[in-house]
Amino acid sequence: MTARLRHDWSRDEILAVLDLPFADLLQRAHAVHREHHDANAVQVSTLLSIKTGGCPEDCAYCPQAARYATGVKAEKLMPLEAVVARARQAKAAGATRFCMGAAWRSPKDRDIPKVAAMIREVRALGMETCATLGMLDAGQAAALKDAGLDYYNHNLDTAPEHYGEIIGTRGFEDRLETLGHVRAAGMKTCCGGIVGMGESRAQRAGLLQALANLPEHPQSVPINRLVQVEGTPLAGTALLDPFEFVRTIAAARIAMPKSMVRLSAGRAEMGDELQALCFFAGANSIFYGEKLLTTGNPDVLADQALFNRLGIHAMPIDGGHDDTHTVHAAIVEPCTRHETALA
Ligand code: SAM
Ligand code: DTB
Ligand code: SF4
Repeated sequence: MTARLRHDWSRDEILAVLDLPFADLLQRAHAVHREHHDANAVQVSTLLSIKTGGCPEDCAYCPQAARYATGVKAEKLMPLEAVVARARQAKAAGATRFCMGAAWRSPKDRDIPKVAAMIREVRALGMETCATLGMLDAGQAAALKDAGLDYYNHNLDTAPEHYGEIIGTRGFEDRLETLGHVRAAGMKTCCGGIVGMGESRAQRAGLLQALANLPEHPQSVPINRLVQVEGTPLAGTALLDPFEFVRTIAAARIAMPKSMVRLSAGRAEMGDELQALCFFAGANSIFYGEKLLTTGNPDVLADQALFNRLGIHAMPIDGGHDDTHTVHAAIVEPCTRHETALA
């Protein structure tokens, strides 16, 4: 039976899913996963911070907020050539999507042509493009779409009623508004959240409910496990039970059956076994490359080895915009690893 895509999830229904006995939850999530996806294929994105630090926002989790002493130095927007060189490296290592992140509350209009040039050049390499630049207005979203931007990442981050405890400089509604502009411009949305910020299970259900009840399920749903950075208000938060993280992935898979669910920040602190459980529960995308934006990510060789041990292959670009793009075998064939690792 093909599941209907639902946008009317109640909080209690999602909570009931999260509450299932672990084996029942995993079995159900895995069945949904197999119905809609190749259970052995994982989509691979590489992140680059094109504008690091000095952010005016107060997100309690974020090492790039200027107001927290985290040791992250504020930098200017990277030059075009440097960004393209990093995208080329990412492609050579096997990534199919390149995601450019900027520590902005929102881009200035004068920034848009500069980012648009990056998008054009990265796309010309035959990669999918994603950007995460903060809040956008309708015109900015249209300009990014014009440049060829495939995805815009803008996370809801946490349940609506928890949002104010984590971020004071903007509201949950602002996030919804930007997502509306992104959809109206015809781009795909990448939208998820962070768990392990001291929220309750009911609040994790609330985040998933808000994501699943968006007018369209985000095509990509990053589930981040909080990376605790010294100097941020959330450093020292009680660690989330790893099984609770797997439950969140499984419930995301059940609530948004066709979306790509990304096992996102926090992988460097996870063992291979926990990641394997997440893939079984329905995660089918990762950030690949030794850095996220400012914090660490597993070594590319470790990821290639993990994929090989689990029999996972890198997913080709879906309905690709460039037929000449072939996914490098980096993550598929162990014998090519030495040629493909990022320097
Ligand atoms: N400034 C833009 C914004 O906030 O929308 C884009 C970049 S921001 C760093 C992108 C996302 O990274 C945030 O929404 C959050 O979900 C995630 N993130 C930031 N710091 C994190 C951390 N310490 N652990 C996990 N995820 C984090
Ligand atoms: C997302 O959901 N996670 C990524 C990406 N979208 C931009 C960012 C994770 C950042 C982790 C902290 C850092 O490296 O600064
Ligand atoms: Fe700024 Fe984005 Fe970090 Fe918030 S999450 S402080 S908006 S870079």
